[in-house]
Amino acid sequence: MDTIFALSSGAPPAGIAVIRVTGPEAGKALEKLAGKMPLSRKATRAWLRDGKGNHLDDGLVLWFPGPNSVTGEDLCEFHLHGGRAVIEAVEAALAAIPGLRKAQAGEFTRRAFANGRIDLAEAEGLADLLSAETELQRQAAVANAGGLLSRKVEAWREELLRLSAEIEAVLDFDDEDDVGGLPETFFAGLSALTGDLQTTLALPSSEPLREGFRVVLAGPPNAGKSTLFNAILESEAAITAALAGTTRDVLIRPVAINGIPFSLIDMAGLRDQGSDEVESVGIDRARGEIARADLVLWLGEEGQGPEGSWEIEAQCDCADRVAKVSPDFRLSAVTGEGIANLKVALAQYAAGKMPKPGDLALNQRQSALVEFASSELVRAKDETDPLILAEQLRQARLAFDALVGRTSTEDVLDVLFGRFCIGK
Ligand SMILES: Nc1nc2c(ncn2[C@@H]2O[C@H](COP(=O)(O)OP(=O)(O)OP(=O)(O)O)[C@@H](O)[C@H]2O)c(=O)[nH]1
Ligand SMILES: [Mg+2]
Repeated sequence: MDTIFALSSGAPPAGIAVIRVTGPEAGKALEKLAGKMPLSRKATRAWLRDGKGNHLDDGLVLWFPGPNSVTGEDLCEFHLHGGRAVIEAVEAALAAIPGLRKAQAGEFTRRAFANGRIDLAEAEGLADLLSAETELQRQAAVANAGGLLSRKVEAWREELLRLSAEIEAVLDFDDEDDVGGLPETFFAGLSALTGDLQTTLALPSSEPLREGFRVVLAGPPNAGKSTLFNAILESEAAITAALAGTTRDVLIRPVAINGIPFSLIDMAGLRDQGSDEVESVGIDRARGEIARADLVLWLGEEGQGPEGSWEIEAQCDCADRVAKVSPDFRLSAVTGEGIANLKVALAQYAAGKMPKPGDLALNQRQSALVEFASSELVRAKDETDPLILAEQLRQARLAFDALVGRTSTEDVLDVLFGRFCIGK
């Protein structure tokens, strides 16, 4: 096992930089640079030197002997002055020690997982926490990193083990190869568990929370989409002009409204024929965005928007606008009238479609596994052969194991831990 090191604090220059080292040679590395071993878990001041005795920095060192460290291995930290050259010099001194190398993205967390310090659902929560940009994302990620999902899966798994034990008893003691020997409570338990899985599957998923609720501005050219886009973002992100067909590319901007994460999308105006090839490609892409949207704001002719879209009467400060009979919102991106109302409504609507703080929320990987387990249990309900029934329960349990990472293939782990930055 290599000993790895990485800068775990933010981009330099900064007030302080933290370099972490984990693995069997971590103690040796610490002693080499600091000249002595500090007491464990006590911040200690040290003059750091490289192998040739050159002075590197005056900093603090920390020593966490395994297995009671965050990775489960021997681990040390160097708290340095956060200048680029200081960091480079200390990294070079570490790299010169045999058995040490720079860490890859997510490698610290991967070791914590490999050593049983956290499970996969917690690691996923941790990745979300590090990338959380809005309050709602932070709250959900804190819950998952703290084991909310893991505890739920553990409870499901225990219930399955209990049910499996009842089948084993029938298989051991019953001559008839029939589920008739199973007590009523078995089927009640099976159906309660299936119900719980299905309730969880019906909850809002975590993707819109992570990637932002996708709101698309759609309508014909010149409807005022880009101007509204800029007004919501409060920045001149998109080019606007009186020319029909100004926007061609799809523009996606993240924005938080009342702590709710959104992806706001501006794009080409919809018309049958683009003025040239470039606009036609833009219109094709725009249709694709409408299909993927969580919500469409429709700035076109009343009643002609995609189903479920919000009817927007834009440019309401213009006397010659086409008025709508019953728009959901009447607004002007130029005077600002109606924009605040729209934002409040967007935040409320999206919040209703996203996981609530403290609620369980599954990502695609997790929900595919719960879906699989649930379908096995639904089939099990009508199964009469106890051997097949036992196998169905076992399959469901394997899905739960994969969910928390008791069984996972290397490529699944590569993808998951690749989401982390280096030093985490
Ligand atoms: N008075 C007024 N003018 C507006 C308003 N919104 C947009 N405009 C003007 O309408 C013209 C078209 O606006 P854009 O936002 O570029 O329209 P668009 O829908 O993005 O158009 P394409 O990108 O060509 O599809 C520009 O000249 C804007 O200044 C508004 O609320 N009030
Ligand atoms: Mg535009």
